[in-house]
Amino acid sequence: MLNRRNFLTAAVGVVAATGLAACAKEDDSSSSSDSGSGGGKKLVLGFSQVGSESGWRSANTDSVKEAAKEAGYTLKFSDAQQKQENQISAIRSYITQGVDVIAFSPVVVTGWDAVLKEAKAKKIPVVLTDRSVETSDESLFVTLVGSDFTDEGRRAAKILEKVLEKAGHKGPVKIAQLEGTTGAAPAIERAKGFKEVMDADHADDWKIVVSQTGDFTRAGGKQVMAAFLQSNPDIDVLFAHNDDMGIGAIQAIEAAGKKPGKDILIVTVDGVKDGFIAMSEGKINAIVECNPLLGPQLMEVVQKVKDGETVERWIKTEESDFMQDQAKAALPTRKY
Ligand code: GYE
Repeated sequence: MLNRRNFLTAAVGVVAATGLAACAKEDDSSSSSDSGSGGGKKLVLGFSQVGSESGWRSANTDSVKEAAKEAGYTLKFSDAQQKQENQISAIRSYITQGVDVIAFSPVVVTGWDAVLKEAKAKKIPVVLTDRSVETSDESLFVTLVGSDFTDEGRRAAKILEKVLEKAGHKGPVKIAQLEGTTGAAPAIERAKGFKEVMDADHADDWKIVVSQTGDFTRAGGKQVMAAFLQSNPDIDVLFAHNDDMGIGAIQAIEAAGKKPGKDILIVTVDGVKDGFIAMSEGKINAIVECNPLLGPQLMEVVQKVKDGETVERWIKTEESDFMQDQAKAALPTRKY
């Protein structure tokens, strides 16, 4: 079932999730469309986005906005700039405004119960999108529309096997890991899935020698990779939890006089256009796709929830994996 929510690492404890963020900055831009269903009252959807940290996120935001317009909903959209207190205050404001449905992509997994209980008390259904939460009360959200991040981690390890074979790499494999935002579902679960395969099949030859968060940003990836190269100049492989951190890391690798994709083999997650460009230039060796175009599916679910229909607990996204030799052919048809 929803195994994404069934584990927690100590790391998530560092996130101070209090629900008391009275001073949170809310960037609430209300957008509505005149097209759509016509006639009756438009469905009002309050959406709290994580931020604009990556190419994935921009594509996701565009998809949500377009799909809401297409569906003829009134969308109240806010960008939390990767801060939980901003998301909590946006959700509170949607509750006060009495929107029909709240959807949000939680920046971290813990610390949502208080605000979700407030929504429940006002009978406003909550749909999670992209990322999941950890909660003791399953009734606090209706469903999750998003990817299986643990599986993405497993797929990354599996595709790394192919990358190593193709590169003719023999012997021990020293791996550097650039983690996503600390406490975020995709960071926890991609690391978990990767380690699962590593422990099961490569306990003797693979080792994660350094692992740190780059917060899913290019700047973070560049800075942390530069530090990795200082402490561990003999890294063989980089596993980055998203393309943007991988692209930042490529800059650090080049600045250190090494060849990304050759001296250091690189596997990333997402599959955004810039990731595919780096892959077609030979700098990324493989990408595990994570589809951000969740808007249409989300709007469908929101309508069903509003209409009181039953929906599945987890509506998963379908995805593929890409090796470098597929990059050039796939690039023109990439939609994000
Ligand atoms: O992989 C990363 C973004 O939650 C799946 O968040 C999303 C992740 C995505 O910042 O690029």
